[in-house]
Amino acid sequence: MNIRSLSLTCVMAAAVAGAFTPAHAADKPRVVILATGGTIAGAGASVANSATYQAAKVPVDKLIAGVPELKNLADVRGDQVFQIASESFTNEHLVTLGKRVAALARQTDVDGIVITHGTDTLEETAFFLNLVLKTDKPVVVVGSIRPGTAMSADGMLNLYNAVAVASSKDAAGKGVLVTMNDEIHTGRDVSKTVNIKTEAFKSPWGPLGMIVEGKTYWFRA
Ligand code: DAS
Repeated sequence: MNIRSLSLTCVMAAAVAGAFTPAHAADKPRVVILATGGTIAGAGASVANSATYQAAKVPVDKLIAGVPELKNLADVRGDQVFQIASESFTNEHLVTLGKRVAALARQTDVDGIVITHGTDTLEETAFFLNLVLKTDKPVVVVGSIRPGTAMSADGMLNLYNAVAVASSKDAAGKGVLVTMNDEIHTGRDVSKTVNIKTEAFKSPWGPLGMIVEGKTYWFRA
């Protein structure tokens, strides 16, 4: 047997023995994205329409497909809970969403939850969920100021950041979080301070941390 066929045999034997792991890497965190609508699911007539567009148009599967890099962070699946602009949120919507998140948080095959949401009442939903949820798993609420069809749309990176936080063990036990504009805020403190700037969300004592290239950095507990 010559060297070439010997080495080929060894490679094949190793592959059969499982020495080469399959293409997909080790198990990743399992993150569920609950979509409710808002600008992050919005669409405008042209790339110049960053402030005039229709909210709550793009379905959750298209949002996920629009950020293929999510699969580098987590095993992601989406669920369209509502498809509304967030100014239309009622108490019934809040209770339905709270029950859905609580049920998911109890599932052993769920490690983190992301909620895509309009920005107008995002803070109220995050505050409400922070009061009622009893889980240490990361729950992250995220929106965008510009629709995905606009130049410099912020929704893709906001969604990527939200999944990064929902996938990170160091986000556990911090209550409901809000990721906007690369910052990580607590649902207890954050509020929307302006309606057309990507840095719209502020907290009185500042953000808890930041996300840079999918990594979380924490400033305070
Ligand atoms: N109408 C706004 C809302 O759905 C759009 C947005 O800011 O997300 O909250």
